[in-house]
Amino acid sequence: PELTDIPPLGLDSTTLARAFRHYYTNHLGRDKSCNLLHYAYEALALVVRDRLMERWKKTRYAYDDSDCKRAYYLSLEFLMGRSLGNSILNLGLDDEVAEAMNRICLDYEELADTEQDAGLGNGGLGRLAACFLDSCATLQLPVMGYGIRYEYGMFRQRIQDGFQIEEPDHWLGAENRWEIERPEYTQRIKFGGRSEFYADHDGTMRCRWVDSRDVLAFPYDVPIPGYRNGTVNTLRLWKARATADFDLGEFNAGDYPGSVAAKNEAEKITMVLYPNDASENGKDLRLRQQYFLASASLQDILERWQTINEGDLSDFAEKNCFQLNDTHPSCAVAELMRLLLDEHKFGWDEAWQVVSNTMAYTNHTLLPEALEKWPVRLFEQLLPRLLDIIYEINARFLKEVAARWPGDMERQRRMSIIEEGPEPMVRMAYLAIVGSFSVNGVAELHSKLLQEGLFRDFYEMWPEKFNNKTNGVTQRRWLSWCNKGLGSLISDSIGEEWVTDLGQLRQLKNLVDDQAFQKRWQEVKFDNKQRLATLVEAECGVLFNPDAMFDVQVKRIHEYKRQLLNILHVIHLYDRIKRGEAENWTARCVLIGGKAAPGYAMAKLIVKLINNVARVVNNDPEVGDKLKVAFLPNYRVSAMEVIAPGTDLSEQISTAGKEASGTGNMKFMMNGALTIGTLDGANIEIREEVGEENFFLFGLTAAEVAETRRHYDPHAIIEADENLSRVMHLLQSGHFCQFEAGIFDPIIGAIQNPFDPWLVAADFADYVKMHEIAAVAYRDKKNWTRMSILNTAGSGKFSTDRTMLEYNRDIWGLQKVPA
Ligand code: DL6
Repeated sequence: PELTDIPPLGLDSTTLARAFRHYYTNHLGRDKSCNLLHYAYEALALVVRDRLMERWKKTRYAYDDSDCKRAYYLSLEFLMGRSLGNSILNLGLDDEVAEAMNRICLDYEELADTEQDAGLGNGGLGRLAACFLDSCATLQLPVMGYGIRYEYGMFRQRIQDGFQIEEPDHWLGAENRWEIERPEYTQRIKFGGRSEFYADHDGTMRCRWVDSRDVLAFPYDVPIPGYRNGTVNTLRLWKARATADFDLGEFNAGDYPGSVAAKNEAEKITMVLYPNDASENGKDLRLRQQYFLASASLQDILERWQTINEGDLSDFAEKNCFQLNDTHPSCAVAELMRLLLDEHKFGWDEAWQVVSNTMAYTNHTLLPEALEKWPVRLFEQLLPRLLDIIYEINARFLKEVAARWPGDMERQRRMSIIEEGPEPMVRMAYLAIVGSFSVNGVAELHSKLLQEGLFRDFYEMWPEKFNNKTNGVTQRRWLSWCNKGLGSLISDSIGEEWVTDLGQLRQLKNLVDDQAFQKRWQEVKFDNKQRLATLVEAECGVLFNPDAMFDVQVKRIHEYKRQLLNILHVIHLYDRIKRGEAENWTARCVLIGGKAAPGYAMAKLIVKLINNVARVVNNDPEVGDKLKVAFLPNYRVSAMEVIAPGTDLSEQISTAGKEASGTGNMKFMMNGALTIGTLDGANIEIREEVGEENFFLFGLTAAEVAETRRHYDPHAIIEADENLSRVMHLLQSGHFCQFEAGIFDPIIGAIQNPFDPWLVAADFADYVKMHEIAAVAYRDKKNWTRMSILNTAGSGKFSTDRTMLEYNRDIWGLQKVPA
């Protein structure tokens, strides 16, 4: 037998309990006096991890043996959240683990609750990557994730006097049970230095990157279990380490402090996740991170390929595909060229064939300010060899443009990968488009707007490259695991197939008018609302009454997402109560949560406003239970697992044309919340699926937004709208900042600004009207329940299983490989 051949581990509760005791006592060294739940969590994690290991190994062998085509998801972010509960669910061990823990008088869900979130992402883009991996493993697609093992993930948010305070998230503080180090796959990454050209032995001019300061990329593998199918895929995360010889060189020269500093410099690369979701701030460390990920991953993939194929790279392009998650890893286009040209001695055309047949790029934003550009100067310093290659790619590309549109210099200037100007820049999105055979947006509207706007020139040149892949979420985490009550009710009613075929939820439509089913639906929702109320009380100190409508907006704080519009509506409700206009009132609990980028002053001020309004509203005895407002600090994946099941009304209120897709909207819908929203991102498809009568639509369309901005007069709108005038008056009078005079003036100014790109005032009246309709609808319990059931029933499209099947059908072309 080979070294790693061991008999399969038992899955029954007796064996699990025995294994648990072993880890708890022998491995972790605990005894009966230890009452810290954390160690019980650790012991259970080790038990579960053992069961993943054997499946993981078999999956790797199955992929290697089958010589299958593979896809690689390159992403600077993977927002994994917690792993224990998800692993138990996917292994199909929930009942056995629950029973095993029961015997030891432990509640496994309570243990699962002590796990720290792995927060290696900002928001939607990183969480999407995590859902993609779950679906690929479930579909048994040979897809591997590559990312960075940040020492510090997304910052923790605390609220002090209403202000956001950021604290470091040292999530690796304790041991991480969900990773295995793989020193055998360490890679070497170059920075700095210069290009040196030389003639090869056959006279061909070649280049090598010399005098570089190298850093090691040290890999950690994270298991990604599929749903009850024996497959465990891999997410490989890179940590930066100083090279031994680098240190030694400095040390021999007698510069001990210098050598330690150099080590720190190297390891800084993977120290922290940049906390900006929609704009990057040109920091050289960020470019280092991006290149570090791209280079380490590509070298690793080429090395594995060569090991399996005895060094033969000839059909590499047919068997490999790279999906670039936004422009963040788009250095990969130039880096793969470099590796093929300089290391593997390909000719340019041959190398370009490989690159342009293996790279595929997904865009996740329409905000022009979020399109990454790096100063050419920075590339010169950090990645000189890559810059040579980018120049050459650009020169050849512009020749094609010139051939297609002769004499159109303006078009060449627009489309150039290098933006000219006082500070020339490398346009990373253009590099990604030029180097890829597929370019996709993440919802129908978004993909259309990319083609018509941001990437129009490229669409004209290569319409066949462009496609849409509407986002999704994994129903395993976002329904089965986080909403066990609803999951069981659904399975009792229509069977369990929906867990791997979400379209099956449509069968629920047959039950919408079944009274017994409706009643059970309401009971589940009530329990979930109680659970959410407990979280809100614990984390915000605000009491939510589960009989009230739970109206929720959780996502990154950004002006385009318009948390401001939400809080203006809250002020309006407060004003109505104070005016005595609260007849036929629907009691409402408004929950808002999300992190603002630390450098984004306006977003942070909006957080402050929400908190100040909450303080006034919640402490006013006249308001009482009619209206409660809470800001949930430190919004994160595990919080959403409680929030989505307990929500009645989901706020998806971005300015139309600005939200690429949204995925929170899908989680809410799946869990039976109704949406109040604009025609933006995936909201449009959600509304199509659920039917317009089950969706509270308001606001300008993307086309109307563009039109309105040309002659926008917020003053006139405010003046003409008594409700909005009163809200503005309350804001201006300092009602919400009695001891902080003038603090909200920038917000008032933004609402009144004729150049307000988010058109808050323009959509206010329609938003208020639609909220009133939703409030009336909520009072009709029966009909609301009906609409809630129909939302879940209509959510089948929004599974990442569907999304991944589409990526695979149109872009990757992989075969399913059972482990
Ligand atoms: O595609 C995932 C997610 C979308 O659902 C959101 O609408 C979009 O805002 C988000 N995009 C980003 C962009 N960051 N960058 N660059 O996070 O992607």
